[in-house]
Amino acid sequence: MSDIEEALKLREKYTHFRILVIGRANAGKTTLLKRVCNTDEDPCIYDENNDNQVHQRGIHDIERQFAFRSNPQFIFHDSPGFETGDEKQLQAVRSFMEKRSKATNPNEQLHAIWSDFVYL
Ligand SMILES: Nc1nc2c(ncn2[C@@H]2O[C@H](COP(=O)(O)OP(=O)(O)O)[C@@H](O)[C@H]2O)c(=O)[nH]1
Ligand SMILES: [Mg+2]
Repeated sequence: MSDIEEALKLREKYTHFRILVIGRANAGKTTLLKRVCNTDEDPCIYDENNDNQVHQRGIHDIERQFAFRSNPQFIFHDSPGFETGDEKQLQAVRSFMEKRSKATNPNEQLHAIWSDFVYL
């Protein structure tokens, strides 16, 4: 199988691309994602099964997934950074990544992490 055939076959399995964005509050995460998705609309927040749109705008939680109507194939999660030394925040990201890394369904997996600085 050629590289391109292999890539196409793999791509068929992935209906969604899941991205975690990390950065302190007001860093511009949402603005950046809107720009990347080339949209002005507010993100839609979905429940766990990505079925029902939920209306919990104030709630910020790494488990909360959101997407833009114009680009439903990109699913985002966001988290504040750890610069305040908030151990709870760091732990939430760790367990989120651990859980997602065990997912066998490609659509449940975390495919990329986008961060405003490097955590070592
Ligand atoms: N000056 C300036 N303001 C920005 C930029 N990106 C975002 N903002 C503003 O910063 C505020 C917070 O942005 P937001 O995307 O909601 O940040 P989030 O909390 O990381 O999601 C908003 O009022 C944005 O309009 C930027 O590149 N330059
Ligand atoms: Mg935001």
